Amino acid sequence: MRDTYATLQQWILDARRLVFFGGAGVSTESGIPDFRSADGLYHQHYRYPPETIISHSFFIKHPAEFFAFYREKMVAPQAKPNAAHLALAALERCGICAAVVTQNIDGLHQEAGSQNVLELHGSVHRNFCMRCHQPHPLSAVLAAHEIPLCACGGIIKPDVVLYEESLSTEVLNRSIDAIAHADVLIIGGTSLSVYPAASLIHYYQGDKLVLMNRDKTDADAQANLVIRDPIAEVFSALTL
Ligand code: CNA
Repeated sequence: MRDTYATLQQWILDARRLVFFGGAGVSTESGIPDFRSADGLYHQHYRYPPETIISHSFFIKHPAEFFAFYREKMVAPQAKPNAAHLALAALERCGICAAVVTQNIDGLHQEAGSQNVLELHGSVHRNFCMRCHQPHPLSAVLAAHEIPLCACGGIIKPDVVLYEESLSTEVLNRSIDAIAHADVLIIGGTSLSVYPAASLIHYYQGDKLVLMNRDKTDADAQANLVIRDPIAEVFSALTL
C-alpha cells in the first residue's frame, strides 16, 4: 500500500471524531457529473450558464426552463452509492465517523446508511408546495411535464439551495460544530469554491486535515495529507 494510503488508514482507524466534508466529486463515481471538472456541467453548453439557470431569480422568471434543466442534469434517481459513501456509513456505524457534511443534494450518503448527514445545499428528495407547503416526493417533480404543481395549484419547489438563496442557519451551525470538534477532517470531491460552504474548513482545529480531490484546490497547502486519486477508489483500497 502507498505511504499516503497507509497514513490515511491509520488516521481513520485512530480517529474518535472523524468528520467528512464533501462535494459533487464524491458522487461522480456513482455516475452523477460534478460542476467544475473538465467533463462537469459548467463545461457543457446550454442556452444560459448553469449558474444562471439554478439561481433563485431564474427559477422565479423561467420555471419551465429551470425544471427542464433540473430534471435532466441535477437529478439522478438511478445513481447508487459508491465505495466512498458505503465506507463512511460503515465508519459511522462503528463509532468513528461523527458526521458527514455535504454540499451534495443527491441523498446517496443516506442511501448508503449514514444517519448524521448535514446537507448544506438541501436534497432533491424533499420538495414542498410554495403555496400550501405540502411535502411531495421526488417522483412528483420527475413525473411533471413542465412545472410540477400541487393539488392546490402552487408550484412544487425542490428543497435545494439555489444561487441567491441562503443556507439553513441550523445546518450551517451544526456543520461548524462538527468540524470544530473533529480530530480528523477529510475533505473530498469539492473544488472548495462555493461559499459559505467552502469557508467551513477554517473551523477545523486539528492536525489531520486530509484533502482528497482529483484537481488542485486553494486549500491544498493547508492540508496535512493530499490525495489526488478518485475518492471511491481510495476508500476501496483501504482496510477499515
Ligand atoms: P465542483 O465545484 O464541481 O467540484 C468538484 C470537485 O471534485 C472538482 O474539484 C473535481 O476535481 C473533484 N472530483 C470529481 N470527481 C472526483 C473523484 N471521483 N474523486 C476525487 N475528486 C473528484 O463541486 P462542489 O461540490 O465543490 O461545488 C458545490 C456545488 C456542486 C454544490 O452546490 C452542489 O449542490 C453541486 N452539485 C452537487 C451534485 C450532487 O449532489 N451529486 C452534483 C453536481 C453539483
